[in-house]
Amino acid sequence: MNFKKNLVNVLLSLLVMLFCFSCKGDGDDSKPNIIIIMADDLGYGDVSAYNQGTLNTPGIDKLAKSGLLFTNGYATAATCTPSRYSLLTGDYPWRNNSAKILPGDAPLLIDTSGVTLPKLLKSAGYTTGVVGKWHLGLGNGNVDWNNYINLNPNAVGFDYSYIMAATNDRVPNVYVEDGHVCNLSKDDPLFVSYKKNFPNEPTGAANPEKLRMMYSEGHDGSINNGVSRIGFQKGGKSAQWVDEDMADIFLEQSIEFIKNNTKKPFFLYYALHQPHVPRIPHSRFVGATGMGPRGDAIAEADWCIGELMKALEKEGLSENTIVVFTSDNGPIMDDGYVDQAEALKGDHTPMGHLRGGKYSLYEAGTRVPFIVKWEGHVKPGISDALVCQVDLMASLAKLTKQAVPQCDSEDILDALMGKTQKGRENLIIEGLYHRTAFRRGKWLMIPPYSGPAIVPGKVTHETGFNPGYQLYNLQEDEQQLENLASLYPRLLKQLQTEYSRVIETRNHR
Ligand code: NG6
Ligand code: CA
Repeated sequence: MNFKKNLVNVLLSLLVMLFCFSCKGDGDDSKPNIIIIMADDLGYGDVSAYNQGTLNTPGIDKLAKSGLLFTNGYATAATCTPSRYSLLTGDYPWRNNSAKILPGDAPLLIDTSGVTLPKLLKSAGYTTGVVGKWHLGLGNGNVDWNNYINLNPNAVGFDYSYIMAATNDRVPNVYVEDGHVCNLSKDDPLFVSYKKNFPNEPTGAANPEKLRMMYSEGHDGSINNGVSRIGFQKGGKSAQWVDEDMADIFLEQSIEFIKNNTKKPFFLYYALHQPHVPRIPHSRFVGATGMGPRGDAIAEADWCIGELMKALEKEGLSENTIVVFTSDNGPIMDDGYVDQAEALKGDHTPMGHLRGGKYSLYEAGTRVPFIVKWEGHVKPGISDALVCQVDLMASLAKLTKQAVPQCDSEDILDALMGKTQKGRENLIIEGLYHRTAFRRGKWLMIPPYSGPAIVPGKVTHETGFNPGYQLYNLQEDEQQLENLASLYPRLLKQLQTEYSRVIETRNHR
């Protein structure tokens, strides 16, 4: 009798254990939710977890505290479109000639028949969404903004998309949800051109008196919300965004997406628009940093990240979600508007200790904040492993047990999870004009390039171009002050050979 009772008890406990395990099935370790938060033009030194000093980013620092902070985390390119192209396709951007900074009426850049990060996760059972800055083209190059745009992010693997077409300084200044311009009125259709203005429409060039933020270079086209942009647009007034509300809108859409997908694994690509120009944060953040619009826009972005994390927590998803935080390229002060970014930054160093900045082949162009958090799985700390955004595709494929086609993305899951300090062996980074440099281990080689040493119009920004070879030891000389090319001719030759091999063959694993 007693034996029978015991047996029943044992069986009951087994059942309870089994039930608990299957509950954990919801939090299946090979299918955690995945959120990639991508800032726009946020520098290596703009995050206080990387660069303690004058600008505080408590929201991002909290991520860093409970996650792994990478000191050698890279975007593939020093500008937006190419680096985002890599993130989503797993390929280097210079393999595609069209992967350059796109206008707002450019056709969809990503091949709809190819494999993409969201497609891959979809096949692993994920619901996928993108909210925020897109900048990878829409439609076929001849978009009618008043109708459904079928070549939108959903055509490359996103179940849901709520985006701005290009950048906050380019027309059209509207949100596009699943291929439809939001809040567009039939009585006031929207027209867009990058060739010429529409008759009688004010522009920054013709009507500077209508501007509340002056442009410094380019950006003298159509005016919306008191700020002139690149390109021309007419009509669609009810759909035009108000810059001050953009952060709240993207945050709300992101939280909504999370709330709608608590039962199944989801992938959210949350593409913040800050601190790209024009920097116009909500009034709640004006004056928050004493550094003017650029600092305040970063404070706003940091708050958004904190709020997103709170929302995850509220849904009970903090532990079952991988969060990757990074930036699409390095920082810049004046990128076309007079907003006193340089004058007001005080002692803050957006590039950290690195040389260059946005557009540059030097480190600050592509080396960006890169944090991975997955509670209970990724041990908090610091990693020096060489990791790149292009690798998220193969690494997340490994995690979710999906096959990856031939591409430049490498499976560095163990490095991202903090299980090893060994990331990629080498990496090609891209600066202006599709020009590239090669990193292998601690060495960084920039081939000879003619052309401007300074980014046109950007007084303090070096392109990294030089008529001779450049070779830097990034372990001993992170600031890239000493060109060692002439000291190590044999090493230089080796690096040239390896660089050519990577260019010629994808996936030389
Ligand atoms: C440049 C713009 C700059 C910015 C950049 C794209 C001018 C003078 N400069 O051409 O303001 O929009 O393109 O930035 O127009 S990115 O982060 O999206 O790559
Ligand atoms: Ca950018």
